[in-house]
Amino acid sequence: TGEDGLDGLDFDFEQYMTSKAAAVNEALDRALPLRHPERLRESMRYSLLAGGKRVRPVLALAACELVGGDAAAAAPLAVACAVEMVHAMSLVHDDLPCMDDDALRRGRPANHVAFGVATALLAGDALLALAFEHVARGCAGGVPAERALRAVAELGSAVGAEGLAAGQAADLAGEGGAAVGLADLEYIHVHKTARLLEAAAVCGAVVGGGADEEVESIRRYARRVGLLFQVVDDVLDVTRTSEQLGKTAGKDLAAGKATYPKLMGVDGARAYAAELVASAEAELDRFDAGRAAPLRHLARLIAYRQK
Ligand code: GRG
Repeated sequence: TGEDGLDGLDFDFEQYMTSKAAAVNEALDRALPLRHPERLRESMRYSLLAGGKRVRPVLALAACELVGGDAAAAAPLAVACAVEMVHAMSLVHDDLPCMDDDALRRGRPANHVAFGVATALLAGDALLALAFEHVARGCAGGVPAERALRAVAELGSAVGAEGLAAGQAADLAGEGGAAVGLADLEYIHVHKTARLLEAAAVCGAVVGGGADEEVESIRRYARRVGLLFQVVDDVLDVTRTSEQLGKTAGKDLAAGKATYPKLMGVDGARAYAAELVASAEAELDRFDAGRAAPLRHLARLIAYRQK
């Protein structure tokens, strides 16, 4: 295969991603009109609508199509919007002074810098609640109640003390000086990053009508892709830093945080990434090759990205 690892995949992923993201952006805009209370809604819209690659919603829609569902139907689109609402909430809360205390997000002022801490906190809470309301409403009528409930439970477990909140708590404990080993690092990334990607894909497949074994293959695929994202991120952080000799080190490196290269060496981390992309792709083998192309592409794009 070539440099980007995408040889042999005759599929225009960029076009797929762009058109799906456009549909999601329109649906998100409709889901959150600017009306009373305007400042709160403006703050929610600020973090939900501007920027973001929309990886999680596209994953939900692609998983729906993978199992033969119609991604343009109300329920998959609602699930896609809901995972992006949860993601936006997590970024708003992550940047707060009591968490990572970041002033910038996606190249502009963080939500609490633009709107104040109190409004940012409420905007995050309201986005989280809206996500669940949105799944329930979007599924009503179009999806069997049992499937709608499974999607709600999946999303809830991805956000709470088995998901994002657990990952963030473990991450904060590490920053507090507790030793972070490979198992802790994996725990943090599985919960902070992989679980929501997993929920996106699982919810898309569940409302798309996927059989149980299909849904579980998709779950394993998404979890591996989530970990892959972080392993590659850590490797790029090291290679960027050594290429730039003397220039600003990657944020996590500078903060002395545990990373995969630190715990397993750069070559070890690269080998782990290769293992993750191969095992993620293997989960797609049971599906129709054409339908699996978007997810195969997404995994390779994450694995072979250079920045
Ligand atoms: C459960 C109430 C409650 C709060 C959540 C703050 C928090 C607890 C969790 C933090 C979660 C977090 C910030 C994880 C990092 C995930 C990650 C990989 C973000 C970057 O995702 P991209 O690259 O970002 O998809 P864009 O900007 O493209 O959307």
